[in-house]
Amino acid sequence: MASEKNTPVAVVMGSDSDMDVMKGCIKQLGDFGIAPTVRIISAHRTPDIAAEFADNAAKTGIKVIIAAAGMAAHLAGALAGRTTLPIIGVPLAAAGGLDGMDALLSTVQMPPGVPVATVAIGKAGAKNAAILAVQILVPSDVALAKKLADFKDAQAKKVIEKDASIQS
Ligand code: RP5
Repeated sequence: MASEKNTPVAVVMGSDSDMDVMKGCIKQLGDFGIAPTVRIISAHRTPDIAAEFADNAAKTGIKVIIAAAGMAAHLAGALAGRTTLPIIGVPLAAAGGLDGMDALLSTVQMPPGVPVATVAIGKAGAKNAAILAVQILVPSDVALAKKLADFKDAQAKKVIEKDASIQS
């Protein structure tokens, strides 16, 4: 088993071909001071490792799992079936796939009883997955709450400034 850091967030992706988009997620977590455990694990190509990861994640201190995959994206769901940790699913557009619609439906359409919090396809979803993970952690982390409030303020300020810049 690959070694796990003591970090509250894991970012798992189905292939190294997903890394380009998921770098945005890892970067956003880094901006909040979180260095996640990052793994390439496939629900289809390495199912035993996926099961082992899900079974042990909570024991290693992980509190939220972000799972990204393309095509018939079963990674988030497969992990969700084996852990009670919250799972955030990021559907990705993969080469040869259906522009991410395949992954979106595979990730979001979980059966009742096994939720996956599914974000948007691709880069927007990768960023939002990081922010949602932070929002899940915030109730038990005062310092992180302050960082999240600052992030939201800065985001609002940018929009307000852009609005002001187009007023005559
Ligand atoms: C999925 O299949 C991966 O998450 C990836 O998005 C897609 C294609 O994988 P590769 O063939 O590029 O490894 O499991």
